[in-house]
Amino acid sequence: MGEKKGFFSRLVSGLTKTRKNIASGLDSIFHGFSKIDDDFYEELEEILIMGDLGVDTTMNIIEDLQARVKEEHIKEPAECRQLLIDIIKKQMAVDETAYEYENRTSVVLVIGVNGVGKTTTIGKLAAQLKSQNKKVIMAAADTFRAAAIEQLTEWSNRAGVDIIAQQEGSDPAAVIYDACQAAKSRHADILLCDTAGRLHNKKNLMNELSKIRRVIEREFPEAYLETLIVLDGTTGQNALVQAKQFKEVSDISGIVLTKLDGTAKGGIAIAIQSELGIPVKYIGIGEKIEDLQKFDADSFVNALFEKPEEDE
Ligand SMILES: Nc1nc2c(ncn2[C@@H]2O[C@H](COP(=O)(O)OP(=O)(O)O)[C@@H](O)[C@H]2O)c(=O)[nH]1
Ligand SMILES: [Mg+2]
Repeated sequence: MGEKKGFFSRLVSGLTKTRKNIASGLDSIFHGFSKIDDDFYEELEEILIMGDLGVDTTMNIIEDLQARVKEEHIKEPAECRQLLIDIIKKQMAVDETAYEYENRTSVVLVIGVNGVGKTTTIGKLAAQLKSQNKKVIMAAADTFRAAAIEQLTEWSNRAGVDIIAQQEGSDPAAVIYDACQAAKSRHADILLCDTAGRLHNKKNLMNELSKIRRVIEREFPEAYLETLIVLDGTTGQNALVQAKQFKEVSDISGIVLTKLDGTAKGGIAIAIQSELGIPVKYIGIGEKIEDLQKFDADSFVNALFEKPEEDE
């Protein structure tokens, strides 16, 4: 079985609850309504909002759908299923340039609140990049707890890449400084930087992140900077709130949505993309090294709309 197929079937199974939450409801209206009228759109709206797509995203989708129904003179509610799938796929498509950092000498700064899966994501990413023959170095700039440094060290061993770390409590920017020197002298392709998410307020967070950024820009100006925010898919609308807060204090070039295995709130992937205008670049569907993949709108939406009768 190919790697990709394996991931897709795990994605389908991971999204089972989300699918029950959204697609089953949708199928019942696509088949339960005899015509496309206001009631139909209202019911559709309710299902999408309940499915964690949020109000704005739902409105955009429904407007697109109404336009297509009119344009194509569609009369049957059942025909809206495919239209809806197409509209969502189109909204979520990731640009080719999204993974430009892989082709450059780059620094990937990984940010997000505590517990969302930053360290795990870095471990998984390191393994993937290493398998593409990239020279990867990790920076343990979450210095709050010794356990955080140990956890990243374990991942560096698992992935077989170097790690730059200092003691617990040291200045994160100093770790990043060391890591930039190491990346240059060892000719690394990609420096993956873990950060702490436990900063108590916005001002702290802003100061910490801008300090780290300044060090990178000063010490490693030739590097391409990719900033990924990690969000926990199980937290639904809360993930969106977190992303908005981080966006106020930092540039963000992509989103990693984790824990899509087993959540009923996977619809948040669609909301995040359309409300923030930041692409979801990776999704996590488990704790293991192989459980991270580049986001693919087609696979994701297909997995979301798999036939509901096969759920049980
Ligand atoms: N089920 C599941 N668990 C995950 C995923 N990503 C991370 N985790 C778990 O979430 C917990 C917190 O992850 P960690 O990387 O330490 O988060 P951090 O505090 O942001 O660095 C750990 O127990 C991880 O194994 C995922 O995609 N699916
Ligand atoms: Mg961590």
